[in-house]
Amino acid sequence: KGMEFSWEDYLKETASVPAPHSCFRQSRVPPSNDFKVGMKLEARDPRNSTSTCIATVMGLMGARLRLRLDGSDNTNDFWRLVDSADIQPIGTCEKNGDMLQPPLGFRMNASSWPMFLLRTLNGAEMAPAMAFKKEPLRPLQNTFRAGLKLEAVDRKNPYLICPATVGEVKGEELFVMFDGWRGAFDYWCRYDSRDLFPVGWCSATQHGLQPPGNSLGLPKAAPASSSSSSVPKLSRRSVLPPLRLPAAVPALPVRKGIRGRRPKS
Ligand code: MLY
Repeated sequence: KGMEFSWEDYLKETASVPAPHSCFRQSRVPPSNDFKVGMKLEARDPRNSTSTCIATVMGLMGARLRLRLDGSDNTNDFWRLVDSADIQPIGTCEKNGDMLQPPLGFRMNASSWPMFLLRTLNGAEMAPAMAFKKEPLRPLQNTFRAGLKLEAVDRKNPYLICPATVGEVKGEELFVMFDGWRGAFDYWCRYDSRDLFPVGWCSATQHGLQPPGNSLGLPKAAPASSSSSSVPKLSRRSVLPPLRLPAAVPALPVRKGIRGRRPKS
């Protein structure tokens, strides 16, 4: 204890400000997670968004569920908030006159799907309707501003939620930059993405929050003329925890318009 990442200290050290709650498509009071591991539900197939499949809750973290589509392999698990419109109680699909579909990459012959469906649902524990919370409305417009801080899902490691900074805003989109990771994990997304959370969300929902990386976010290929001693290279140990950056070194120089992906660290 006392060695964990502290937003309060970090905001002071970086002289930065959190994006206000009104920027986010997240409920003001985070929803409770009333699911249990093993429960089944209906979920939109993330790889084929027109089909509704059966999913099993494989894990819980804060207000999120780790889901696996029944009949799929164990390498395509995905995460959804308990108030995501992508999930619903079993029976919803049929009630709407639709049919449950096998997941993309169903591991058996398509002809065995009807029997597989019967078997997977037989005796299964179904998530109760009360566990599904109403998805919050989207804010009317994109009110993010470059430089504001937030918590965001690392889309390359979606079980992680990490401190991030708005790098740029363009129409309905924003560029999410992960603090201390030199751009390798940054992405553009819509302002109403469910992967973005206000500062304090993880703490409020008991979800782990990754500390910032140790990179100062310097451009990868620095001009040969720039003195290597002008910016001290900090070891992870010297930076974390708690994070202490030299006051003169900006933690995150704003890199405009970086869209290209760099190799994963
Ligand atoms: N370096 C690890 C995990 C990186 C996580 C980065 N996030 C926190 C922005 C990897 O190689 O995937």
